[in-house]
Amino acid sequence: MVVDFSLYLSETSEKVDVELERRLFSTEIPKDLERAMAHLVFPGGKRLRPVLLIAACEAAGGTQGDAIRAAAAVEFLHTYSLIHDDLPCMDNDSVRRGRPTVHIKFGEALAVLAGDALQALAFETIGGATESWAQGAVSDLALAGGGRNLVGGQADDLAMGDSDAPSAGLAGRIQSVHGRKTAALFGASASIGARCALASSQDRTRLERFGRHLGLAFQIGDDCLDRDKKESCTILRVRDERSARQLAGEHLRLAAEEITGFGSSGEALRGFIRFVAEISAK
Ligand code: GRG
Repeated sequence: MVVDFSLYLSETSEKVDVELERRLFSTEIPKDLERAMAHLVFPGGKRLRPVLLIAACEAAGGTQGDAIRAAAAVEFLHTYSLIHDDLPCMDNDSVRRGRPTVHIKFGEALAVLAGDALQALAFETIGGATESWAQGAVSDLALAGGGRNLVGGQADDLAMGDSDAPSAGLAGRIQSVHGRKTAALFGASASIGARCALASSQDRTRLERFGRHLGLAFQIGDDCLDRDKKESCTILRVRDERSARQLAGEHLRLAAEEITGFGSSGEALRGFIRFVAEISAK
């Protein structure tokens, strides 16, 4: 059975949104801070990471309900990183998800605090689970979100100049930043989904690798879509578009290989591959 992926994505996102709403709003959060936190969470973006987490859980034999809480946590963490990434001291962007960025709308101080609070909320959400998977999931999320991955990748991205000529060294540095900023959280999402289904460590490793390859292909597709922006950390500095697309295709092939053993329960994951392939072809 081939899954209609856009339907799967929209229906599953709706469930994620309900969970995000349930966990974000609290009478104990000052209203101005809460509004700044909610601004980028709703109506939100594509919800790829939480839906990937849920799809990985289903591939490993779990249900959407098993994964929904962890899915919300991953989206909170991702959204915090976008808020901080847009700040004047980082990328200084004024539009995100089609709306004014959080610092444009609420000021810089509240944007920093909204990001901080969303990151903590991510860990409160996932760490508050009483199931046996909670500890491993906290560890996956912390590893993907910390200095060894997301934050470290961001630091190296900021430090990257735009004058270096194309070289194998530059290609390696760009790939390393993409691996840490994008692929690590995709990999962690798939790994956490597997944990929610109490998957074997072999299946979890496969799903994590699936998520990483998918994330790398997604980042290459994103670089191609942003071809007209002046970015210092883009694959297009070291490859032309044709060769970048070939590399994305290779990552998608490797992703598909990781999930051959999952049979029909892996159909939504195969939908992810088709979805990212379409982005990379634009
Ligand atoms: C500031 C700690 C810190 C980290 C910043 C996530 C990040 C690291 C930067 C965001 C900018 C960027 C282009 C990152 C690469 C990952 C990526 C393509 C993010 C956008 O992901 P989408 O397209 O976004 O899934 P939506 O809005 O759909 O959720």
